[in-house]
Amino acid sequence: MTSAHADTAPDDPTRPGPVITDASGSACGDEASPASYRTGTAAGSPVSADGAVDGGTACRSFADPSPTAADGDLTGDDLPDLAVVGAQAGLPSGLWLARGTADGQIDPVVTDVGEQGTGAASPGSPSDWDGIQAITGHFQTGADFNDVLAYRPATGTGTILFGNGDGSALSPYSGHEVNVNSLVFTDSSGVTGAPGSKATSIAGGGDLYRTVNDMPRAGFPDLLMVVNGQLWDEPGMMTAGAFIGLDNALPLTGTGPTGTGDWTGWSLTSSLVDGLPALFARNEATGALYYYTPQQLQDLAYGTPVTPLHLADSGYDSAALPVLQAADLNSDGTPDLRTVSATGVSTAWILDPATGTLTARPAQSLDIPDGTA
Ligand SMILES: [Ca+2]
Ligand SMILES: [Ca+2]
Repeated sequence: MTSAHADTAPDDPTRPGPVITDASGSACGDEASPASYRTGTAAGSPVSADGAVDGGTACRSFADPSPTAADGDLTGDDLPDLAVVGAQAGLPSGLWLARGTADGQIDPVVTDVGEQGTGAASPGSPSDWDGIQAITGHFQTGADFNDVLAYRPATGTGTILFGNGDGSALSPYSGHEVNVNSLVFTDSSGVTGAPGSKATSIAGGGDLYRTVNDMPRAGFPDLLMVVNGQLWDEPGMMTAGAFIGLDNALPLTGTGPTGTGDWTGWSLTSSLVDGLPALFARNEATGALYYYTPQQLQDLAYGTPVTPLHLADSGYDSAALPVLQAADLNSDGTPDLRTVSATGVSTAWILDPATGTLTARPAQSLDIPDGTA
């Protein structure tokens, strides 16, 4: 029997590697597949009642041989995908993935990559995702596939589920996830003026902290967070799931979207431009929408007031559009926006920063295949 020794991909990922078999002798891939491999327990490994995975070495194949997935890509094609938490937006419970297409739209047929839960309950179930904010980024290694950070604002707790690179279901079990300390999301010292405050909205912050502090970039994302009505940038450390803690985070809060410095009621979604975040902020009640460039976020880090791009006074409220997700949809280097309505209609909006306008692409209704909900 041949065991998988799959720590490294074939030298030339465009050429077939040798057939690799797992511990049961099943082939991991065939000679026609240029997939890369790494060892680990497989998603289908038996799971005991306590959540441990009885796997041993198994092989998993991944479609994308590139070392670092593009921002927002969960499927290995470097096109940003749409990942929507269910129990909202017309979707059942779960984490629903719609694959991005080359024209900036999506394949509207969604799949539940959260069917095994978040690890918060055992056994896990799709309803673990109810009330979660899910963001993507290179949280496990600073590179490689995009992972998913599942944050529960109600409790101030989070878990990072490691990405598979191929859009398959995420495993919440040992070896495939890491919990994030609640002090990452919670004010324990009064730094925000209200000890015990928990982050109400989070977004990926890329290498913002390291950049403004003239430190070498590491690829482990910062977190941008609204806590007690203030905007904070908390740097990622060099270990999966480790952040410096909110008490040592960097305030970006000098000027809020409307110039007051008050971020209460605003929610965040970001996309990276050359490793630095660009940020959309929307007022959940009024539906006002603003955009901050990476340079403006750096200015805020230095305490310099900025005037974000004003995109709308209304229309993007959370009741009508529960999901906003930033991504560069037309590959011009400027983040755009996807929205999902309360009835599951996805719209791609292309941002023209020169005119401050968002132009909608044709709307698409998310389609849940029979038998998956
Ligand atoms: Ca993709
Ligand atoms: Ca764009």
